[in-house]
Amino acid sequence: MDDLREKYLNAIAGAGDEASLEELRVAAVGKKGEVALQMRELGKMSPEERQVMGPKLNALKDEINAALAAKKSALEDAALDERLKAEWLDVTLPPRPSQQGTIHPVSQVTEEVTAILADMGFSVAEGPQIETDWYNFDALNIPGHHPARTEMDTFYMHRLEGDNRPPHVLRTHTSPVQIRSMQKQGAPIRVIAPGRVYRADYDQTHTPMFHQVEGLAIDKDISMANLKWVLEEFFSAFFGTKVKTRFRASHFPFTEPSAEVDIQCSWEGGTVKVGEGDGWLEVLGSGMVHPKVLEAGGIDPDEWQGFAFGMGIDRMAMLKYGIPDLRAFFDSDLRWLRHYGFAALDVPTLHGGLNR
Ligand code: 2NL
Repeated sequence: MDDLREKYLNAIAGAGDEASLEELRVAAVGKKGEVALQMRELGKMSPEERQVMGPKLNALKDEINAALAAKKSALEDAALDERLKAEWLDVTLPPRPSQQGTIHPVSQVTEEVTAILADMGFSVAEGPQIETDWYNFDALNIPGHHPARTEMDTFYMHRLEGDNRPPHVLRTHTSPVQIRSMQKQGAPIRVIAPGRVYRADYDQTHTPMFHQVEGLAIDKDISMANLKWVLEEFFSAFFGTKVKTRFRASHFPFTEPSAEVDIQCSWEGGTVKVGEGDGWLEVLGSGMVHPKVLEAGGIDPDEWQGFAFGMGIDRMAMLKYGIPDLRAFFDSDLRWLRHYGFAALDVPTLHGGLNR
């Protein structure tokens, strides 16, 4: 028995891995192992002998099992030590430098305009950029012969011969979104529609894609006076200083009466400053929604009335952030974006201050 003990305890101590440890376990204390073999011999012994040898064999079995368990855990610890050495990682290393993107001025101003108007009770609506000509023109009381409908100003979707679907266009304003809102929600309604619009125009002051926000407020007794308050409140919040507005009579097919809106500004040293001086800058079109447009939106013009306005977001971004060239907006020039863009975690907000 001492030989057996010495043989297996030595072998276990010298085992190099878990597989050889398992082989030793089977050979020593397995069902047909050497200890079991010795146990079988007990039957041939006298009761006195058996009383001595039985416990000794059991003790040997326990001893070998304990040695196996201790060695197994030692091997596991060693394997883990190896891995920790091999897979060592310096978590104190600085990260690789990565290029930070910026928030485009158009995105920033869209957020600002939306925040100010949402704070006044307007909800925000979005819609498709490809529209039927009904939503883009007819619903807005723009007649079939109107110059805005010609191929010169509007991007028409190419149509194959035999296509009987109504003509589709890239929306030339976000008004269709408001028509859809009226149809869905009915009156009363207060909604704004910011987004991309398209016109076939490209020069110093026009890009074929640009951004617009339109506003619409319909109720029983809404007037131009409410429009003037909303706009003056809006411009003052946006530019961070009291801004006077000037309404000039104008004409749009979708409003009656219509007004173009100028904001107060000064021109000194070639730069425009909003909210001071005695100059004026045209920034907006507006008016009382035409009865036919209310009808197209499914709203009874004998019961409801309200104002609408539309303004260019890109233009507002140029004015507020002193950006001189419109066309650079859409060049994707990284140097321009770094200069005029906003750090993602440091943008002007309504709650943190729109002008700082
Ligand atoms: C401009 C002119 C304007 C509107 C847009 C509008 C929308 C509906 C009904 C009536 Cl659903 N009107 N929008 C009204 C007046 C002017 O934009 O020159 N924008 C820069």
